[in-house]
Amino acid sequence: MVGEKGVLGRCFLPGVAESGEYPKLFTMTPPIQMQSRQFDIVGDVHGCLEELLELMAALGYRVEQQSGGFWVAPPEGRTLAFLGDLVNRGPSTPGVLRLVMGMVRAGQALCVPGNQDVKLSNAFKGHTVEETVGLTRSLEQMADEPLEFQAESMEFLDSLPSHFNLDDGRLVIAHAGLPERLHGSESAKARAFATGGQTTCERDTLGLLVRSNWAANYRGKALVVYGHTPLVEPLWLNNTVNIDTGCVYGGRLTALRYPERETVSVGARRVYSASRRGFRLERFRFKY
Ligand SMILES: [Mn+2]
Repeated sequence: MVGEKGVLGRCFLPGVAESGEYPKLFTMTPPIQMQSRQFDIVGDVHGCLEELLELMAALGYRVEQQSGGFWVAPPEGRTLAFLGDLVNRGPSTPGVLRLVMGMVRAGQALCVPGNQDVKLSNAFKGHTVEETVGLTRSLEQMADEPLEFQAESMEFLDSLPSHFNLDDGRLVIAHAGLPERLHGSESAKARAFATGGQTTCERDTLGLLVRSNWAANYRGKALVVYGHTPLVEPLWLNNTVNIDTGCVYGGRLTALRYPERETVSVGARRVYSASRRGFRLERFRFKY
């Protein structure tokens, strides 16, 4: 570890933390050094490290890969915020975890958990989880990493708050979105909704439960930025925006610049995973 830790916006991020202590971010109010009002909010990464690095470069972040870690210099005053589903399905789950974990630790990024992050963590704990190709791929990738990194990664995922309330309540970020009545709540219900959303009792033609569309009824003041359901392009609805553009399925990785409300996307280098829900059609199949 070189002595740049704590210098705002410039920090060497070791691959394996020397102390193993991550800030417990189990609060929707970020630590004071992260109370930025300018965010670059990134949709579902799913282990797509190359695309994430390309997107960060497009957003003005300088990133250098060094042995065992990343060196990052964000643009002045900006904070990266991840919408979760960092892991599973894609080619580089450990690389994405290393980069995001390091940035969160250095005060350069915020992150909320997605259902796939929860799933990976649960698998590590030995809980019964649905086995999927995407999960197995992550477990195999993680098995090649040092045990200490594996443990730190799971501790990191478990430490994330369900969602963040930012910019004095004008912005909420949650993986699967969040109805206004749950903003600021860290209840089990809020956590379940924020990480995994809600499904209706109906099943689609593939037998998958139809996801309820909370955004259609949303009338809240805060802009809610979320992902979880991959779409061909970002979708604005009421005061919400879904920026999961299905990178791991061969789509794009998208960021929303806030407060500018502009999206920036980079194309997937390839199709890494087949979408069960067929994301190119999702827009039409999803219930609005
Ligand atoms: Mn996802």
